[in-house]
Amino acid sequence: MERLSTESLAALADDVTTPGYDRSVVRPGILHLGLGAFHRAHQAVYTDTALRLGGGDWGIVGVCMRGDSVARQLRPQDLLYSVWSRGADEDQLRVIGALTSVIVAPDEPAALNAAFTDPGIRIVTLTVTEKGYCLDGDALDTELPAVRADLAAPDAASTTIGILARGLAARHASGGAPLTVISCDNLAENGSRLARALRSYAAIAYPHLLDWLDSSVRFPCSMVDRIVPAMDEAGRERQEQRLGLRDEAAVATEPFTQWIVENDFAAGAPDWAAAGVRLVADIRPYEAIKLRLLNAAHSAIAYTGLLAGLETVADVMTDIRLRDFIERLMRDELAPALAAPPGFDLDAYREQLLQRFANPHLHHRCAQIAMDGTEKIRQRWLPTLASLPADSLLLRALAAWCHYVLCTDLALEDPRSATLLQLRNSDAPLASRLADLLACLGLPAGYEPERQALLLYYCQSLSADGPDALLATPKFTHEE
Ligand code: CS2
Repeated sequence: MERLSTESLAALADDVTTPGYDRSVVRPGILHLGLGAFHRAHQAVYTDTALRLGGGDWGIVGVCMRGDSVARQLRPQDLLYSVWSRGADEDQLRVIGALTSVIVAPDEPAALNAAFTDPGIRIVTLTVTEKGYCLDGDALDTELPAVRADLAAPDAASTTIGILARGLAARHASGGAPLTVISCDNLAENGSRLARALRSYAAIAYPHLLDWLDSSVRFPCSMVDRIVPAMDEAGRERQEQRLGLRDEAAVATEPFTQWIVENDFAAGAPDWAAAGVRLVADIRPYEAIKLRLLNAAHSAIAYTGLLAGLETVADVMTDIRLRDFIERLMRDELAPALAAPPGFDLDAYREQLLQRFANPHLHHRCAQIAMDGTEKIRQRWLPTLASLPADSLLLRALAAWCHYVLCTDLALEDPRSATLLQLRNSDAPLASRLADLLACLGLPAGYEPERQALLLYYCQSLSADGPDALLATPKFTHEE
């Protein structure tokens, strides 16, 4: 099948939306770090809409932070790719033209440096996942080997914080044009955390940068939302049939999309508001709702689903008992712990989430969401857990994660996987392995004995009865 490209665009069926603006005149204005499927289905789509509606020099320079696979997919296609959004009553295919160039960070440091120093670049956005921020709680984890290596040789930095700091130092040295840096990852107060991490790093590696960071660089927080499953070959083939062209960089997603950004820009922005972005003064209530309801439920679906041998989120939603567990978790524990901003209908949002999770067109694998649990659980579960009585449904979800890590041989991907695997394979009693595992979530040693006892009880019950153990009324009573 012919490949998607500028030339082959004309061959597309009428129901496929194409960029509709002259890409050849768009100059870059945004540098994006982390050119994965999520960016391509989210921020790049908003920018594409803004370009279509109002023009402007807001093309995106997309940076592959590690390997070159996405660059190899996009370059032969003139950096075009398609986004297929499907739901109960929508089936839309759209080709996005917002990318103006692609850089592979490890291979092309000079190009990356040139992008950072280009005054035409006025915004840097990031989607590097939670672990990309190298945080320990709120602060930069200067004990991480990768951070230590970067601090010892900042010119050869490989972490996101190190690469960003090096780029900002170069920009400062070449005139210091103001810049807005927007984190688009699922972290509470993502902009503030990023700014803090960067300042800690710069204080050691580039101390002369600190005043300029304060005066000329803004770090608005942002809340991003769109479910974008990882693409596989079967998905690419489905998309090829629908598109009528081969698209190696194809992205499949849901119709729902949301982006809320704090209105705090150093040097302008595309007309994102016209494209549907909400600009607000305070992001916190929105991000709490998203992280502690959508993402919290997602993680619970992922671990219980994996333990039940189910493959996708939609599969879990068709399992009556697990769906009931997730619904109760959301309705009785996650939602009541949240404060909705005025005019926000939390019940409607929760109902809509259930429909989004059940979308049969999204092949969203539990294993994808299960990744990086030690990072995600801190953000998604721990704040709510602290406000709940000891034996909660959320504690049982946590037990599902503990069981998955300690008592199964299911694949494990996590920034702390060396420690997790050591705990999985250790001969120590389950209770002590559990206590060590909780420390990986940043919980203090001796974390609430009653909860630990319950977690142990549920882990053992999961071994005996499978996921049904989470649904049953507990037989366990804690002895005072
Ligand atoms: C998911 C998120 O993989 C995960 O951890 O919970 O990527 C989720 O799909 C998005 O945040 C939805 O906006």
